[in-house]
Amino acid sequence: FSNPHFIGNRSVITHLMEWKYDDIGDECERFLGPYGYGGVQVSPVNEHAIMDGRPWYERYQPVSYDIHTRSGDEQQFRRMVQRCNKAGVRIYVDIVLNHMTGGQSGLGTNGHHYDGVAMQYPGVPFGPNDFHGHETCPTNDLEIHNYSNRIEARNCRLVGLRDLKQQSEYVKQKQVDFLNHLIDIGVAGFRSDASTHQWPDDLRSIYSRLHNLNNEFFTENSHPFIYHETIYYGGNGINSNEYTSLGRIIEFRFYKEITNVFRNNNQLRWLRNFGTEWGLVPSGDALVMIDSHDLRVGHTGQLGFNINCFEARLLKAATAFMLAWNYGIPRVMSSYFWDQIIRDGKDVNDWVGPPTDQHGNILSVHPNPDMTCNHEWICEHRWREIYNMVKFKLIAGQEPVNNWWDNGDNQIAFSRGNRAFIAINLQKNGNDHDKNLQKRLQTGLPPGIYCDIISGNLINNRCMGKSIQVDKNGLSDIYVGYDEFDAFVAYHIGARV
Ligand code: AAO
Repeated sequence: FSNPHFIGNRSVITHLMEWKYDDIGDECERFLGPYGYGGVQVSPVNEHAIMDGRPWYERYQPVSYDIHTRSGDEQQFRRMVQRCNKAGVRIYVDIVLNHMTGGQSGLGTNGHHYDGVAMQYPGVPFGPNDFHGHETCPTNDLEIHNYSNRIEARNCRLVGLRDLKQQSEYVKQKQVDFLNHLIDIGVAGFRSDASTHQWPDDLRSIYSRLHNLNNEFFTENSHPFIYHETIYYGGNGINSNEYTSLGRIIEFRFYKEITNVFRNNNQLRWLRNFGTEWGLVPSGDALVMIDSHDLRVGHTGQLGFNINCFEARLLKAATAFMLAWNYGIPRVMSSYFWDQIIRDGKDVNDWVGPPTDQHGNILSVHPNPDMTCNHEWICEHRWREIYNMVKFKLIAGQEPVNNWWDNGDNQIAFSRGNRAFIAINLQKNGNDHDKNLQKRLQTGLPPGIYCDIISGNLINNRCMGKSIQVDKNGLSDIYVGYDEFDAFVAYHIGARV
């Protein structure tokens, strides 16, 4: 379950949060395919509760397993999967199997009624016997209080969400049917929401009944790619290694350590051996990110610490390191605009859903000639610094990190074999001379003139941004001013004049 089934050397996933399927299909053909992205994570696709104000998190409150949300219906979903696979881009669906809705009642996005108090979900159907209750959950109010306690975390309710009894054959079968339906349509895999709150053995049993991937798009006997949301930072919480035999885990320590370094709480020079030596799971078990749909609003981690699109320079630099370093499968968050208002360390608009018209329909994405999107959509995955680092990673392939250099503080540089080279400068102390990165360095690159793909593209054999000359020994003068628009430069053999 840990092979993402990327095509060729592609290696990066982007989460197009809340996008409509027709738009994602367009994006696969016009941008993601041509620019070398490997896959898209789509927001939960199944029917969910319609909540007041239409917060983004209503998609995490399932009402049935019908494919029908504001992103589109089953027909639109199928069309997207076809188009993206044909463009060389895989689709991964965010699946919410741990629970159904909170303790309210109402209508779902495909018209089914639900009642969270009575635990009635006729759209599946699920009834009260399909949920954990006092026989299995030890807390008085059936809520999780201690996240480190396995029984509580897995048999009680996560923030009030009705907790499915996945020990039940009936519940398992409904979920197996849903996943097989998605597999047959042609998806490549799943993000498993709230895995920590589900028993590994139940998940194992569900996965053992999954079909092989659709061989219209995948080779025979391919298993779905599954990556687990397990928030583990060490200590006596539920260890994410309980899930590594069930696919990959989202390595939250990656985000936390990198964010900490890029916020200058720890020196960049220490990144030299970043990975398992820092306590992270082996690269082959990890999926990594800088930002996510939760982190951006502080629903996990900490607002002010997490790096989101409102700190673009920092986000780009941290993302560049993620894409240049050879660890895990990186996922790039692509968000929509919301009015961030921070009060007492909390974003009071952390609930705001995707941009819509006055009827509540999600707005379409319309790319501008300069590659950005209509202002409602941030489209981080289309920022030059980010899409060109996706290309960097594609070109670096499996080449090792070589030619590490650091100034003993917050300036670093390294190459990926003799194919690509990056230098990052986050130096904050010292005089201007110390703060600028100005150094003759070994780039590992063959001699020639290279464009810095961060400050501009190579167009008609000319660099639109900065460039360097690499001599016959691989040396070059590298410059990153401390006050430049971007905190890093990057060169690779695909952008040589
Ligand atoms: C909504 C309302 C609730 C209401 C509920 C039911 O907001 O007020 O009670 O409906 O009516 C999303 C939203 C929720 C929303 C939910 C359903 O984020 O606000 O609830 O949809 O609409 C835990 C879980 C993790 C989960 C995360 C948000 O373990 O699985 O909380 N993430 C996923 C999704 C997320 C989604 C759901 C799950 C539910 O990505 O979008 O919720 O489908 C500790 C725990 C973690 C815990 C975090 C965050 O982490 O260990 O397990 O994650 O707290 O609460 C330190 C600690 C570390 C701690 C960390 C972060 O470093 O060491 O342990 O800080 O605080």
